[in-house]
Amino acid sequence: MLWKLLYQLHVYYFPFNVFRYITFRTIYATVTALFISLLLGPWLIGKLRKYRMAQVIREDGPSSHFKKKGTPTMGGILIILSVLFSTLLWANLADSLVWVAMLALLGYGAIGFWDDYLKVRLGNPKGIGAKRKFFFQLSLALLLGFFLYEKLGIHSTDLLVPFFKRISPHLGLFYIPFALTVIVGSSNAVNLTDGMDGLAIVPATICFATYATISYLVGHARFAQYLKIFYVPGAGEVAVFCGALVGASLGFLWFNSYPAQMFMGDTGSLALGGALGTVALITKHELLLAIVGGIFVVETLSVILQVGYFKLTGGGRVFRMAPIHHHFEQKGLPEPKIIVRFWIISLVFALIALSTLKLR
Ligand code: 57M
Repeated sequence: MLWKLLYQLHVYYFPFNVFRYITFRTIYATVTALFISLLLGPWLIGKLRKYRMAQVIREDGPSSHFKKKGTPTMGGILIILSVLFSTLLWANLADSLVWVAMLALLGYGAIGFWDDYLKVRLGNPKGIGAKRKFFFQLSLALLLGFFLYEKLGIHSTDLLVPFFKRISPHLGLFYIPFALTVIVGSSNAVNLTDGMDGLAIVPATICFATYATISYLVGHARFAQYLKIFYVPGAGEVAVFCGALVGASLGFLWFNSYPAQMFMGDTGSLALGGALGTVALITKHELLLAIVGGIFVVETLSVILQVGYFKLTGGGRVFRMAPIHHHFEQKGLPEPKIIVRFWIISLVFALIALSTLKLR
């Protein structure tokens, strides 16, 4: 919105012409979201404490977490507010894909907020309940999937396969269940990962920085042609949204780094995961998300393996505790060391993913 007002001034003062460029607006969406989250952080922590939005710690969890009892949670509110304000300020709001991305962030954030509120405020450990939570996640994903089926143009249901430029299967109506899997899977994968201070927020930041780059390339006809990836008109503006997410996530990290002053809650983890899955669909780089978000995939697979093996063997365990970050914790590694090593691995995954844009 702001860009439209300022860009029009370029007829009087040419340097305002810079506001038309997505790269410029993505950078300032990042900076704006970062400053808003840094500014609002202490205020929100105070409010979460005042309304006793304090984390309940499970008894069966790692003993090192018991000292975290009472940490304010639902800090995802900070991320969502910063992203929405910054995106509304810097993105071209005539672009419907930006609204789809914001709907995913807000919709999944609302599901997470509802769950957190019941768990934390009303002391109901089940929250809204796994089945009901899954139903609402699926319903929102269905709405997003149908919209993208309509909006993504001629390639909307074609699937880009990393490394293989000649393979792009046409999913047709199977695109809808595929889209559901990407969005709901991503939302729950980030949720599972968010079990240590800063463990989920930095890989999410790295993912959104990666998808900001991909959005820009996919939304640029010449770059898309050169890289032999699908051109999606309007996807470039989603880079501004991704930039806002990077800034807001870094601002949240300021308060969530070890020892955390607040947790994001399901409010944040479901919102980030839902937005990430939706951005992967908008940019037509869904399968690449498995590489970009490799940490989230590893965390989820560790749970599937643990639960599956437990059921298969009647009590056996693959890991000391799942998700895998707890396994290293049970082995005696200090939390900060596990967290930073997961950040490094997450960065390597993102670099490998970006390299596939050329390896086709
Ligand atoms: C999401 N939530 C954290 C915080 C955060 C099937 C099973 C694998 C499910 C899984 C589970 O319950 N996942 C829920 C993970 C929780 O964090 C809160 O939840 C929000 C994210 N959704 O924002 O509000 C705890 O994580 C710690 N934490 C931090 N710093 C942070 O910045 O230290 C979170 C954020 C917080 C805090 O202690 O309370 C969580 O871990 O629950 N279950 C598990 O992950 C449990 N694993 C388990 O049961 N493994 C079993 C089977 C089922 C696989 C096994 O290995 O046999 C572990 N988590 C807990 N206790 N709390 C271990 C047991």
